[in-house]
Order: sequence, then structure tokens, then C-alpha cells
Amino acid sequence: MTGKLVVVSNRIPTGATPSGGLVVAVHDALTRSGGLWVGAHPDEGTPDQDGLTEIASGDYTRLAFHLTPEEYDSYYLGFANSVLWPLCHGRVDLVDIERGFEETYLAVNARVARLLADQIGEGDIVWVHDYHFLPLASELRKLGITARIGFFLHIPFPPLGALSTLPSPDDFAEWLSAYDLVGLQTRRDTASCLEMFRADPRAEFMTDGSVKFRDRSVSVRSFPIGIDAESFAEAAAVEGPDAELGIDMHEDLVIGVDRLDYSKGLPNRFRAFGKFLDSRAGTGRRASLLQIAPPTRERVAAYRAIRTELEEIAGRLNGEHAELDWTPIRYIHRGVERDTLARLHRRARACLVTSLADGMNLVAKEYVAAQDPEDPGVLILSRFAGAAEDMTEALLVNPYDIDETSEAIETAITMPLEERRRRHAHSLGVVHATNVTDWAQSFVSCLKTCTPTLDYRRAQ
Ligand code: GDG
Repeated sequence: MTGKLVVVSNRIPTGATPSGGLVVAVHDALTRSGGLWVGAHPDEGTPDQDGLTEIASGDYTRLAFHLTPEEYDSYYLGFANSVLWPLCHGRVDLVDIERGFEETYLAVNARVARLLADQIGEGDIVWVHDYHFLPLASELRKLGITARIGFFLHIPFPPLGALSTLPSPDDFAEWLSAYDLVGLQTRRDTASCLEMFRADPRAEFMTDGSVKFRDRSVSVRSFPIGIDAESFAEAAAVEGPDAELGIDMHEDLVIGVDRLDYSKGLPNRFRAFGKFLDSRAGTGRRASLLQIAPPTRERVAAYRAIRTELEEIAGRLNGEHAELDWTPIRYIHRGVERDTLARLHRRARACLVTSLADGMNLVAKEYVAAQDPEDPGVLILSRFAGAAEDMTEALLVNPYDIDETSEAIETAITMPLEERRRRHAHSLGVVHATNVTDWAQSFVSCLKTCTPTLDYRRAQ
């Protein structure tokens, strides 16, 4: 197969500082291979405009489709982010089903399929990303496209029972069966996806491990995503005065970096940090939490609610614990330059990743990559983040357990050097074994051949 790689995802880079895991990872992959990247136009809800528009292209071509304001509301904010996102992150209570959401989601996918069909040539392979495009392959098949099409889900695969929340629960299996390869972040997600097919009378399991669904067969595998560890480590090691980063060398710095999303467990993280401050009261030892949390999806009510909740907790804790010359929680509701972020990670004694559910969590890998191996900081990692499946030597916590998380902060900051080095060496091994280049290459080569194995790492 000699055709080009065609990537489809909701977001495409426009030159601004990328702050989404998917964008960072796929940009790196396409820069290396060349090809075509199709995504939604960055101007949210542009007036009715058909066709694809070329936007800032470099090593590969980028084409954007346009969403009308109504489509943006019902497809993107609606079905994708008020139904599928909470469903996949175990927040069925936040699922908001409105008339027209699913219809628009299907219509947008059908339109994108029509636009895409003209771009797909003989021998091309198509790689579709994430929950915005679950039905895309099925729409492309209706148009007679026979190319190999793969799908990668960046977020957790929903548990079987939760699928009943969908207006048409059987659609999920139907949509996924139109792909040749379905890639998931973890072995646990793979098991959940296979469980869905196992429970579906239309599916049949083949001896090579693939799933036969009507007249097609689909392979389901895990491809844990990673980062470009070397370039992140390089950026982290750039020397510069602490004052430039706003760091006080007399205090222990704990860092958190997350889009302000309810799946990231930020209120519980702040509460745990508050308990930790309580436990240190009167000791004269200072620690501060630097939380960088750029805004995201602010027109969805659940996101406005989490912002209000977090600001209330931060304000209360700072009111209780701050001194004239010290603010224990520094909460920045803006994006920060990647290079600054990398340097901050290296200076932080600990990093808090306390997701209540998370496909992988790249911040966990970035923090590990940024450390000085001779004197590394400690990663405190939620056992509900996909990263925890392999990073078993991080300090794993249950983010619902505030006491446990609070104690983990103390353990991390006071951990002896030898133990820090041992734990870090293991985590760094995982980061290197799952780097983003291998991730993309493994997915693409598996899509070309679809040889039967349930986990690409075991095949290497
Ligand atoms: C989804 C899944 C999965 C964050 N703030 C800033 C900034 N970031 C960067 C981080 C990291 C990325 O954004 C966030 O990636 P995560 O993986 O942590 O989370 P999601 O955005 O939810 O990504 C997730 C991922 O897709 C990939 O498959 O791991 O589970 O939810 O790279 O560093 N970057 C800069 N400034 C910021 O303020 N420059």
C-alpha cells in the first residue's frame, strides 16, 4: 500500500500553542509522515459554508470543514460533549440528551464523509480520531469507500451498562464495526469494547481475535499514546532564573496542569491539598500548589459549574492558609507556553494527576520526562487515568479518597532520593516505551495489515 495517510479529528493546529493531547500527538506524527489532516474550522460556528478550506499548511496539508452555529451547538457542544464525553467518563448524571443532538451529529458525520470521500485516493488509509466521528466510517462505507479505515478513541471506552444512556444504544457497535481497526488507550478499554461486542447478538468472534459483524470484520487493540519525551526533556532542562518562573526556592512546589474539565478531579485535588496544608500548619514548612487550568467548552453548563466550584475552594483555602508573603494555591485559568510548562515541571517536587476518569493523561508522561533523573520529583497519579495501567511505580491514588491523596503529597515531598530515583526510572521506561512516534507508527502499520494481537507492545 503506497497511498497517503488521511487523518480526521475535531481539532487541527493553527499555529497557536496547542493545549490538547490529540493535537500535540497527531501533529508530531503527520510532520514525520506527511499527508492530509481534515478537521473542524477553528472559527467556532461559522456561517453556512460548504466544502473544505485549506488552512495553514506546512509539512502536510490541512483542510477544514465548517460548522454552522446550530451545528456547533448540537453536534460539538451537544451530542459530542454533553452526551458522549460524560458517558465515556462515567458521568452519566451529566449526560444531557436533547432532541436534535443525535440527528445533527449524524448529519455532520454524513457531510464530512461526503467531503472526505473526494480526498481519498487509491491505496490511501484513513485514520479517524475520537468520539466526534464514531459514525464516520459507516458513512464513508455507504458512499462506497473501501479504503482501510482505523479509529482511535482517546478517551475511556464506556462500560457496557452506560451505553444504554444513548438514544440508540445499539449504534455504538454498528458504528465501530465499519472500521477495520479500533484502537483504544488501555487493555481495560479494549476489554470493555470487546465486552460490548460479546453482548451483541450481531457480533461473532473469529479465531484470529477479530470481531465479525454482519459482512465486515474489525480488530480491537490497545495502543497507549505517549509523548515526544526527548523534546519535552530538552525544553525542561533549559536553565533560567527561578524568579522568571515565579518560584520561591524556599518552598516545595507541587504542580497540576489540566484543561478545566470535570473529569480531571480538580475540586478533590484542591481539597486534598487543603488537608495537606492543615497537616503542616504550624510547622513553618511551606508548600504551594501551582494549578494551570486553561478554559475549555465554557458554554456547557457542567464546565461553568466546575469553574465556580474550583474558584470557591481555592478562595476558601487561600483565605484560611495564606500569609502576607505566601499564597498556597496559585490557580491560573489560562494556557501557559509549552516551554515554560516544561521548566515548571522540572522544578516541581511533585505533580498531581487526579483524574476521576482519563483515557491516558499525557501530563503524567510529560512530568516524568521533564525530571532530572539524578534528583527527580514524584508523580502522584490517579488509578483511574489510563497512564496508571503501566506507570505502576508512580504514587497511585484513589482521587475520591481525599485523605489518601493528601498523605500522598506528604509522602512525595519527603520521599528519600533513592526511592524517587527508582520510581522515576520505572516511569521513564514506560514513557520511552510508549513514545508518540511508535504509537502512530504502530497504529498505522497495524491498520495496513491488521494482524491479530490484542496489544501492540506484546508484538514488538
Ligand atoms: C485527551 C484525553 C488523552 C494543558 N494545559 C496547557 C497545555 N496542556 C497540554 C498538556 C498535555 C495536553 O495539553 C493535555 O493532554 P491530556 O492527555 O492530559 O488530556 P486531554 O486534553 O483531556 O486529552 C486524554 C489525550 O487526549 C491524548 O490521547 O491522554 O486522556 O482526555 O500535552 O501539556 N499545554 C500548554 N499550555 C497549557 O496551559 N502549552
